[in-house]
Order: sequence, then C-alpha cells, then structure tokens
Amino acid sequence: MVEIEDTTKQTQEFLSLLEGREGETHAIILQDFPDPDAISCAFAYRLIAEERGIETDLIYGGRVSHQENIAMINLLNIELIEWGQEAIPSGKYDGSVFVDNQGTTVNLVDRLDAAGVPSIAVVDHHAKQDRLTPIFQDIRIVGACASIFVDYISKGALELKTSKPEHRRLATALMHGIISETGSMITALPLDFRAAGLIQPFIDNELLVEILHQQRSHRVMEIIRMALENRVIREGYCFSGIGYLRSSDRDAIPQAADFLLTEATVHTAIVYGMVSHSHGGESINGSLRTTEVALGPDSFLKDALGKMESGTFYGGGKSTAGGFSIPLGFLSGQDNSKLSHLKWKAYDEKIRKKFFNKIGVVEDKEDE
Ligand SMILES: [Mn+2]
Repeated sequence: MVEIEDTTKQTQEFLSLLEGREGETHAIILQDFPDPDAISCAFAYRLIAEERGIETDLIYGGRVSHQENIAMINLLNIELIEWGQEAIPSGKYDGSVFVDNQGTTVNLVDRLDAAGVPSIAVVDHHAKQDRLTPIFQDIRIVGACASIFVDYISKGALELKTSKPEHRRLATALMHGIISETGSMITALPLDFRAAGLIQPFIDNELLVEILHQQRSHRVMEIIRMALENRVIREGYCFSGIGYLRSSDRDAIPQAADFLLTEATVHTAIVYGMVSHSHGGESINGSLRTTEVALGPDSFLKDALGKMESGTFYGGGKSTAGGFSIPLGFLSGQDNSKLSHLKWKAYDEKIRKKFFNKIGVVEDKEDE
C-alpha cells in the first residue's frame, strides 16, 4: 500500500497563521480565469476564515467564461467579485491569500502591491514560482488544490456538518474541483482519492450532477471545429492555431485541447489563439493537454517558448496540463484585416516552429 505523506505540520502552520486575525478582511485571489478547483479552494478558505472571525472577498481580475464554471458559481451560490481595471483601495484588505495560483496568472498582483496589501498565504499545486513572498506557503504535488483544503478541513480547520447547507455546498464544490481538475480522477494522486473519500459523505449529489451536465455553447462548438480543421499532427503531438477570439471565449481553448486529445494517434494536444482583451491589449493564449506521463508540461512549455525580457516564462503547468500566454505589446490592438491576418500568420508560424524545434521535427512545405 502507498503511505500517504503526513501533512499534519502544514495544517498546523496554516491554522496558526489564522490565529489572532479576528476582525481582519482578506482578499482571496483567484487566477484571472477561475476554474472549479480554484473556486472551491477560495470557498473553503472563506468558510474556514469565517469561523475565526475573518471576513473575505473572493476576487479575480479576468473573467469566468466556461459555462460549467458559471453554473457552478450560480448553483453553489458562491459570490465572486470580478475586479475590472480599478485600483485596489489601500486599507480595504489586511492581507491577500492566493489559492490554486502563485500570483503569476493574476493581473491583480501589482495593484495589491500598490495598495500595500501583504500576501499572507499561497496554497497551490503548480510548480514553485517566486513572484510572491507570503508568510505561509503550502505548495504540494497533488492532482487538485482542492485536496489540500480537504486535508486542512479533515485535520480540524472546519467541522463539516450535513445539517448546514453551506457546508454541503462547500463539500460539493470541493468534490467538483477534485473531479474536474484530475480528469475524472484519472490523474488523481493518493491524497486526491483520500480527499474525495473524506468529503463524499457531505456532498449534494443532485447538485453535483446538475453542475456537471452543462452543455457546450455554440461559440465553444465553433472554436472546437476550427481547432479540428487547423490541426497539424506530428509524432503524436497535435498543434492547432485557431486565430482570433474574444476574451470571453478564452475558456474554449482548453476545451478544444481536451477534444483534440481524444484522437487515437494523439498523446499531446496544444491549442492556441489570439485573444483580444477588453482593455485593448492582445495576447496569444494556449493550452496543452497530454496523456504522456513523461512529458512534463511545465518544463516542456518553458523549454519550447522560453521567457520574456522580464524573466517570467511564457508558460508552465503541472502533470498533464499546461498553459501559456504571450503578450503582443506594441503589436496589440485593432488593425485592418490585412494587418490582422499578417500578425496572426507571423505568430502562428513562429509558435509552431518553436514547438516543432522542441520535438525535433523539421517543418515541410505541406504545412504552409
Ligand atoms: Mn488547480
């Protein structure tokens, strides 16, 4: 049998961090495009903190666009604040808490710094990054970040009661976080299975079914169709550049990558597109999905795409999934169709070339 690592120490440190903070207000920061894992972690922190007299806001700087995530928020009655472009007023928050991210996928970090909000905690399961210097950090190799919060709860952070509707909603959210983040437990590790087992008696099954049975929108279907048409397969890798898309459709990219991964000859799918942001900027956003255990999406994307002048890598990931974002900077903005086309062509070819180089494939004329 596999021995699950003793994590009592992490829970104790987490709980002692919250001690003596009664009356404080914490900003729980989610990645710009929150997923069920992140949302459930934030909800867990909220209820754990509430027990200790700490108020919280759940904040993100981007958008929730995946219909399954919108359904989750609505059905579970979780209040998320989309922050927009405004500054964060100083004095509003006594500290920030980062869940399921380490600040690198969050556009609010500079504004939190400007408002003088200290980062209190980082709880995450992605490869270690060094953007933040929090008082407490718990970064573990585990399938879902939600499993870490279940671990805290099971060790005394919160006494769950089936009689409390809010606790049942939390348990359901955490279960959804674990299931969706681990591809229905396929990439789950022992701690994830233990967490799912611990949380199961508290969940609302009907609600969980309702959250999971959301259908794809027409736009998402169209983006998947484009990804299918534009795909190029080499040595089990499937690459697809899908051109321009609105920032509200950005969550269709990982869904398209999930879909391309289902082709029999494909072990790794990479889908990317040019995303126009509401503030006028543009970036190439991409998602990687793989069934190849040895691939290592984090190092794969870092090696293939390299880093920006600031030293930050364009991409990163965890065991079976990764993502990247390449800001266009000077080239950003609405242009006439000819220039837009040229811009996309240039980036599409450059990105494909970088990936081909990484996997050792020479591009032939057929790809033109
Ligand atoms: Mn996660």
